[in-house]
Amino acid sequence: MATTLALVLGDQLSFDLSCIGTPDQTDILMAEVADEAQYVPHHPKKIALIFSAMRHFAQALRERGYQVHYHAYQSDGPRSIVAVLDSYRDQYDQIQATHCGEYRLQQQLEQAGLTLLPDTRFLATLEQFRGWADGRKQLRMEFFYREMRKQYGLLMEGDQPTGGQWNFDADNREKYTGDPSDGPMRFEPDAITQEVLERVGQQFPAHFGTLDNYWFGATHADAERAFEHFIQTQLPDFGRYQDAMRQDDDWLFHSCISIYLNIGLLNPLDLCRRAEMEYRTGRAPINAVEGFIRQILGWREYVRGIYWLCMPEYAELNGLDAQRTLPDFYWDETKTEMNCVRQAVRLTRQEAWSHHILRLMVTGNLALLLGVAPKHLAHWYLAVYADAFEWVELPNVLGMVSHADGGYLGSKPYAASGKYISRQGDYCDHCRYSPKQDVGPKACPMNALYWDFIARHEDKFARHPRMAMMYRTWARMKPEKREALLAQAQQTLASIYGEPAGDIPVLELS
Ligand code: DLZ
Ligand code: SF4
Repeated sequence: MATTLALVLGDQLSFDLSCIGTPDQTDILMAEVADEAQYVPHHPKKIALIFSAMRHFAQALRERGYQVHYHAYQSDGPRSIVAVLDSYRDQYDQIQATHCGEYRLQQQLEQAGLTLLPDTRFLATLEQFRGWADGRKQLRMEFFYREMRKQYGLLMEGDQPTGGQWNFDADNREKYTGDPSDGPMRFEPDAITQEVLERVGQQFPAHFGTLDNYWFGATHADAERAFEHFIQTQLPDFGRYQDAMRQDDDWLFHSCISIYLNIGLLNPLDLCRRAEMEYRTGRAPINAVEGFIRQILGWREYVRGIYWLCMPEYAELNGLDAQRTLPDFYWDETKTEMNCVRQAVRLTRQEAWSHHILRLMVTGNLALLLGVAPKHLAHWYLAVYADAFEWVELPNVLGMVSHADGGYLGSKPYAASGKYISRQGDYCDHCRYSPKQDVGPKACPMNALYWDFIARHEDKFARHPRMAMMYRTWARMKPEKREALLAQAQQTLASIYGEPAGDIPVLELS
């Protein structure tokens, strides 16, 4: 009879999870609970992915000889994970778990007296990251990434990077004009997933997002097939079209595997090695493979390190003092005529996923320009994306999108006008606004908002070497032009927030 109970959370579905011992030592506890599903209103497809993958994982553990206590969702059942595990305390000598992906839950588990073991599924330990960060003025991802490349010997020739460069990003900005891509591998829901879909449909009707056309896989084998599909059909073009956008192609050459990787169905090092093999055997170019590996070995590990280094103060940062609420159209795309935003929100509502450039340069950029409070934005990203867990979502929102951390992650804000969006894709061809116009009824709202952003943060960024050129352009404009742009921005703000557009109070989030 096992004396230890191991709690396995919905994003910890890995056989090599540190808290899972052998079947004779450890029993397993898994629970679908209201608090986890509702502390932000998660997209129904995200909840279905997690519940379905949890149920499949429980079955796989049973097949390996474990006793699994599985609590399926009940609206009148225990609300929290701690409440569920309390009912097992008298049956086990010890209850343990693996360090979880969010400060909130980690605190709860610590307070509940659980033994918490390190999450060894990541490629850099938290101690290693702390050691790397210690004493540095700036925590540049690029330098961390180079150390990781050396440590794991990925894309290395001795101590030199393969291809003579660490980073091929400059080759990864092409617009895509070919036929629509195949997109990710889609899976037919099996009986377990169908039952989950029915339950989730009944229980969370008010959450943003649809369950229609559900295609996510649910097992390790599904995730591996989805990754292999990416390797075969998308990886060679992944690099050069990494920042492209297309009206008739929601997927382009993105893998969508973060939805599996972030719940533990894939192993990050295996993915990097498999991608490297494609380069070594001449089936994928270096810019695609290096770009892919950088996302996983570099960026993903780095944001996790930042999150645990800086929490809990991190969640409070608001370096640009952004105070506005999130516009309604982030929850309903029919409420905006900005086509790029409409498409990004539509895709998010349909799939609980959108590719990174829509997240960063459309929904993220607009929120930055409008001055949306980072907390509101973080709440949205965490709720709507199937791959969003706080360790990865928060540094992306605070550091990359909102510049709320004062440039810890991104050295300059990722602010852009409609001209950037028009350069990277064809959304503007289908929009009632024109990216070429700055003022007037047809002007792209992003253009004036961009200059309004530049003007209102002059103190902060005018001397920033990578923004100085924009400030020189702003200074050279005729005063009438500057006034017209600022007035246009006020008009857009008023149309979104009502009059006056100035001080919109930040709503308290529940
Ligand atoms: C996101 C999520 C959801 C929707 N539901 C559950 C659940 O019912 N049970 C569970 O163990 N985990 C769930 N999760 C994932 C947790 O919220 C996640 O472990 C923490 O946010 C830490 O990353
Ligand atoms: Fe977006 Fe402006 Fe282009 Fe319309 S014109 S799609 S709002 S960037």
